[in-house]
Amino acid sequence: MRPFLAALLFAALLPGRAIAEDTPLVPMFTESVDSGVSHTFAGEWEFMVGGGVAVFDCDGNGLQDMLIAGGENPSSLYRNVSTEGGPLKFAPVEGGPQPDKTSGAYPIDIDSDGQMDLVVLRVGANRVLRGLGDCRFEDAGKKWAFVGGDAWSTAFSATWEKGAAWPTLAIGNYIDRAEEFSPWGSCTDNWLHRPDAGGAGRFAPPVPLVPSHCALSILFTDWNRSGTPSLRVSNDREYYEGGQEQMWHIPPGAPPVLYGKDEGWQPLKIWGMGIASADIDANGYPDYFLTSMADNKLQVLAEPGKGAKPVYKDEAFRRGATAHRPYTGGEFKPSTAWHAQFDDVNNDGFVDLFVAKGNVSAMPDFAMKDPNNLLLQRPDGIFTEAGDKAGVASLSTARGAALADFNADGLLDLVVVNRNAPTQVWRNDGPGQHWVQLTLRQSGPNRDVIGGWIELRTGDRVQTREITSGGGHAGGQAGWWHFGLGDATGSEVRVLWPDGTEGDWQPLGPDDRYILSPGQVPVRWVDR
Ligand SMILES: [Ca+2]
Ligand SMILES: [Ca+2]
Ligand SMILES: [Ca+2]
Ligand SMILES: [Ca+2]
Repeated sequence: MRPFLAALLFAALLPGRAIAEDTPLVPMFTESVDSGVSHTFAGEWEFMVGGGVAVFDCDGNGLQDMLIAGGENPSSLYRNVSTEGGPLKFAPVEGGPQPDKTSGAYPIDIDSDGQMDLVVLRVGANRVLRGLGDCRFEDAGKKWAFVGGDAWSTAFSATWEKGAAWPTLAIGNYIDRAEEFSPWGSCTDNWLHRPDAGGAGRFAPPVPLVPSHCALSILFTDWNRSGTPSLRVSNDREYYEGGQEQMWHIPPGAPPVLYGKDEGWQPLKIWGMGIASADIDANGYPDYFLTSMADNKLQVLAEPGKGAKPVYKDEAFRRGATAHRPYTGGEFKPSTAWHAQFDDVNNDGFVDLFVAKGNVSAMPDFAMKDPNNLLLQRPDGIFTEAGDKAGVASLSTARGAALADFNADGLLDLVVVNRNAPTQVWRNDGPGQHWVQLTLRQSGPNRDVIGGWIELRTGDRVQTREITSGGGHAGGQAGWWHFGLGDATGSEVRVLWPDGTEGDWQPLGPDDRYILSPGQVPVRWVDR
């Protein structure tokens, strides 16, 4: 090598190495303008919120398909026709369900038959669609005795209560839409759809959760590892009177009870729009990112441990995750945040945070050009903005979103649903490090193991993930759980099953997809 070139390379390498220790690898996302997704979530007042996307596999080929809410447009079901590692390609499902007036949708295998079903949130009666395979669905409202109601529904979560053979669905409802001109204080009740005690495979009449404060995101989560999940509700202070953020005890077989001040619950008022959860400080307890207008929260349990009180510290500022103003696009007014998701986009073993951003419609005190965030987590737990460098800083008015590996190459791709503007899809072109993707499966009820926990160990570090259904903004995922391994070429995994059984630690090879089932060794997806 010529000395000059060698010196140049040496000079280039030195700072690069120093940076590599402190700064996360920035993955490059390329917008897939020819992905075949041609969809717009559209609408005025009744669709100022919503715009969710359900990400799940409707034809059993291991590639994640999606149903995107349409608002005043029909919703769109897309089959993922990508090839492994190839361009992202989607094809509309001919004759697929196209429910109208949809705000969002979530996948869940309600009847545990191995076909993913859908809960479709609407402005009007909600619907349950039973999966029949090959991306076909039938309306199961009657069969499952599901009461759709007539509310403006905006939020969803599901759990399997202890011993139940049928899930409990929680649906969050927003404003009374008949009150368009003075809607303040007109929040409609959220509903809990529990199993019908008298008959298998049916829901009981819904139980109203009183009081309700205009929910935009809800999540069943076992915040204190008690074995019984609670229901977190994030509420929009714009429309409630006397409201606050909420968490409900959901004791099996007994009525829901709100957490109160006597238990340590601290009143908090935000423009709650979305909930993301992950164990970011690796203490085994989930932490929560709550999206809002300007003032996003990153809640970390103050004193984790047995008998913990529901007292949370807001670490958004300390961890660099406030994401409260645009960082590009030229505007300095506060941001408006919607869907949020923790996931590891560069596979370094530390979950990152995507936040979808966009003005409600024309709120003059908030930024109109409001870029989405991609906050990369450093090993010291501090997040740094990389949305612009990564290429996902779209200034469209985003609402719902999903990070998901659509082409099964081990790099999480991205879909963002904008309001009154086209849905956007990006392929993650890396660089990334080693990874594994896991799907949990058990026989009998709750086939997809909601309420279980995955522990993944590399060296002396354990990543913990609660298997949840719900949260986000108006959309969610089922199927694959993604873990970055950093430079580790192997890992060990164990599952804590919802019945309390602790699985054995089992070795996994890197860069592969596995199915984990109780009492069995991991099965590679390709060997299934
Ligand atoms: Ca598929
Ligand atoms: Ca099913
Ligand atoms: Ca990461
Ligand atoms: Ca990918």
